[in-house]
Amino acid sequence: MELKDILSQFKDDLKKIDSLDALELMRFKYVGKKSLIAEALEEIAKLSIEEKKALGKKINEAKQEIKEKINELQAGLSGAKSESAQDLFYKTLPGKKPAAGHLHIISQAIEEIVDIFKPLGFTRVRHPEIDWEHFAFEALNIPSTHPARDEWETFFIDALPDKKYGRQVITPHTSNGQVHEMLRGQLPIRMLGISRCGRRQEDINHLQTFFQFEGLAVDKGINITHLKGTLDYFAKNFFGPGRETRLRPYDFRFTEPSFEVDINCGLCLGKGCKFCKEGWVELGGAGMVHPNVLRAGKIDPNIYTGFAFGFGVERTYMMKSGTKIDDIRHLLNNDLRFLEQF
Ligand code: FA5
Repeated sequence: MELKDILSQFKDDLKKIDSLDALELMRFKYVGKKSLIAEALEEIAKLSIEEKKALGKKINEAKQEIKEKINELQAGLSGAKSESAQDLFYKTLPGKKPAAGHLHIISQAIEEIVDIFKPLGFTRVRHPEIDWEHFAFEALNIPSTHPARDEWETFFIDALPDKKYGRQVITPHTSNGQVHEMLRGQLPIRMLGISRCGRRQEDINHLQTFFQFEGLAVDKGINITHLKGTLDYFAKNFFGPGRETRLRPYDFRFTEPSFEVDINCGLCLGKGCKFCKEGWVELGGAGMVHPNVLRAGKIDPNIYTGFAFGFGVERTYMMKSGTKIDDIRHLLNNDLRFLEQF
């Protein structure tokens, strides 16, 4: 290659250099042992002495010039300049971290609830969120004509009903899982069913879509003290020592006796406020499994007894000390200003 072509190529290559490694390769290419300049010097061996002298001098001057340019650029690249200029090539500065997300508070609450019940032997299970009327009501001792059905403000699915199981529903409570679990035929049962539920309700205390967690224990000799002990254990572990629970007699069709479980409000600690009105907030229902429900699950009520409870995940979380959420709908609004606080 002629000297002028070598120099013009060198100029072009120089513009593309963006790292010390690339610069080193260029040094080999132009001034190393087997470089273009070395080849040019070999070429002149064939020329006359006069020509050799003249061209040799030019080639050596060009070599010197190339070396100087390379050294100059090297100084610039290797830190004689600012840290950021150097970093452009070495990429040593830490990169910008992408914003880290976290689990939604409802998922956090579910994880915490599962962890609390695990040591008692309750295993998390899931049952259909779209289910047959049979499991949501009939099997739970609520026949189609019974007025107690109204309380569940149910969404019905617009689909053909099944002859045996009736219509399909967005299950209004996780109690539909009780008979599903019993029909698996494995006793004893320690189930923690957590699923989405739907009801035709919406205000500061009610969502159309919410989660419930349902505990069910079936075994020989289960009695009401096991239920009370389990609820107290949960309240102590989830809410902390400052919170109290109370049981109020109630009339669920699928438990006998039945209770509503209340906890003193986490916002006003029992004084009464906009959220709770009278100081207590309902967490959910509980009771001893009704013999008819055991029968629907093919379990003999003369041998086995059980307790069950069903709480709303969102309400339970809102009652936790320190969360101070005064409208349940905030939980589903997906407003980052709200969600990032938890
Ligand atoms: C039931 O759903 C019964 N299945 C609970 C039960 C299970 C009783 C096992 C006995 C044995 P209730 O309708 O009260 O009960 O609802 C239970 C809890 O779910 C409520 O206390 C509340 O915490 C939550 N909940 C109910 N409806 C809504 C709603 N629309 N939005 C948010 N949470 C709700």
